[in-house]
Amino acid sequence: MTDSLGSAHLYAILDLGYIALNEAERVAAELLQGGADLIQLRGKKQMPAQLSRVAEKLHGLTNPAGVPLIINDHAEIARDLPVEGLHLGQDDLALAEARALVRREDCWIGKSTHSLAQAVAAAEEGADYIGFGPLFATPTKPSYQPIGLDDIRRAHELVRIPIFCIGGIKLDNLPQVLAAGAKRVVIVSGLLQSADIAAATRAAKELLDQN
Ligand code: TZP
Repeated sequence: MTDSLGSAHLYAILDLGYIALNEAERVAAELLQGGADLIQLRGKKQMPAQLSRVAEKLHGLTNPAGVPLIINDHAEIARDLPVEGLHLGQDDLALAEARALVRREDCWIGKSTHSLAQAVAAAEEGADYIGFGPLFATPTKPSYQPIGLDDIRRAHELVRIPIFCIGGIKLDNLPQVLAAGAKRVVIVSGLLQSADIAAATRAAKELLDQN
């Protein structure tokens, strides 16, 4: 599990804005079945206790499958449960503060970045990986200005930690994103809103693995 960040190409986010709480385990199972390399639990509207209960259940599925589970925003959940990672936004705790709170060396911390400058800063701050985007406009993060594809290659020259491109990525624009230099991607609605989540995940994974 600990080496798996470097070899991860498809990062799926199970966003409770799209998936009902009582569907979370079924959807996680489909993402696993399709071959997602990492799964994040994101719940912007849920209370920490509720999210923690879902995270615990999901970890019961991801852990035996050897797939890391990452919790969005909530450092306390990453401290209290044996999840493999914590993901922070630009407005969340600083990385050092989050590490001091989580106090688990085996817990990765990733950070969302929205520009080359933020990508470089996150790497210097000690992030284990970054999200880079939104590349395209997306209803999952509606108030963010898309950054397009032009900086992807430069980001990979400047930053040595894994870079997961994110934002508006779907199966049909994934080839374009890869051609622009992306090696790893995060997909949220492009998977969760598919009629067959496992099949969409598998198709994205194949495109990434061929790259
Ligand atoms: N951070 C930058 S864009 C984004 C996040 C969480 C949302 C990506 O969602 P989608 O549905 O894949 O566009």
